[in-house]
Amino acid sequence: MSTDTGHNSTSGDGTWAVNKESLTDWGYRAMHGSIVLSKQIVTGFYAEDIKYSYYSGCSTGGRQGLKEIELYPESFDGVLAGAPAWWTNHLQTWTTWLGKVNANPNGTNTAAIPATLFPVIEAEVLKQCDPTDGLVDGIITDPNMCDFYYDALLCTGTNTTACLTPAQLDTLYTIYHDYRETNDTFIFPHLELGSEAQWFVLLGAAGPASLGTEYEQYFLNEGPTWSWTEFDYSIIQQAEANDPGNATADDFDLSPFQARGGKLIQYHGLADGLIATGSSVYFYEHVMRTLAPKGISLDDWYRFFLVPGMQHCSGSVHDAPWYFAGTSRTQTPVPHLTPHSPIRISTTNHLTPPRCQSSRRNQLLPPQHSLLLRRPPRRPPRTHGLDRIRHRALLAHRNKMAQ
Ligand SMILES: [Ca+2]
Repeated sequence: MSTDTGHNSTSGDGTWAVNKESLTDWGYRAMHGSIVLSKQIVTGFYAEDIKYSYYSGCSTGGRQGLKEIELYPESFDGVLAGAPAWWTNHLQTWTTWLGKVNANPNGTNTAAIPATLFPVIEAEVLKQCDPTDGLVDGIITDPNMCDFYYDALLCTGTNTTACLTPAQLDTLYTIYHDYRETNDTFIFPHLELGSEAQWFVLLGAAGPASLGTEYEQYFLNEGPTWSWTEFDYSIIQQAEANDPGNATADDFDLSPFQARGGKLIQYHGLADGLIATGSSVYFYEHVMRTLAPKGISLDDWYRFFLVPGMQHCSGSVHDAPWYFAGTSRTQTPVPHLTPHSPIRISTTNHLTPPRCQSSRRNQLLPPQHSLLLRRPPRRPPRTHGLDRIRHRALLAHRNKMAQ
């Protein structure tokens, strides 16, 4: 089944979100209604009951899968949720905040890091962090194993261009660390070491990406004249209070889904530059913490994989495992497209499905083996269909770069 989630718009156009009914459709209602109708159609066509129902989606699709089983646990027998944009009201506001951190609208912010230096940062991160897993293969197995030395990027008397100033190093430090607000309130995790190849999406412009600002303008109804320069903690508090469209998928009590025999697989790339990987860790942790007191362990029905080197939903700079799901994966030699986006990032042969092996190379890490788990934020999160816009922005950029 497929759904437009209740609205039709062009990339970058979030004006539809001022309609509250459209917001509700987008948040969860169109998804569920489509599932109900689809099951009726399938049952009617085949004249027999449906035996199993499965769902696969990434980014906003991941959010939709999680939201569905939170609200309607009977909908699916199995869900594959990739890089879920589940923490909508924090993800979108983090997007604005992150863009503001590196904003340089009139060229006077000397602390801003120009996109031309992203490859310089990427190379230094790779140089320092790739070997920490014991194999120099271009893949950073666990960014948390890398004690990154920022000053290796500091400009010196002999290196004045491919380097960062002290102020820019401070900005870089902020990018690589969690977003915390007043009274050290945790808002959203950080971009990982190794995610730099996708930074152009959220950090590469003169100001925050429209993926963030349109949330404030149209989802939170601040209006089209609202500027990211007005962004502060009150915006996040407003997003928490309203959660437009009830989109945030933060009901961590998945026990009804578990009780009906549901299975959930979640994955998130450790080189994701669009949705901080730690937000998936946060979700997994909080489901675990919510269900443990009920005597429910996760391993036999909920598995979560961190995928070293994988970017947002698909793609890899260094041919790490880069793709989940899709019928084309087992075919040769066809390019593999993500279920939700026509972006093919690498030109190398991607016929190998993600590997689940115990060797260090290209290892898929169950979260219990990751130091990411040492970071338990305070508050629950949630996210959305702005990811479709994220992917279009990504595609548009790549097309532009290819020209
Ligand atoms: Ca490595």
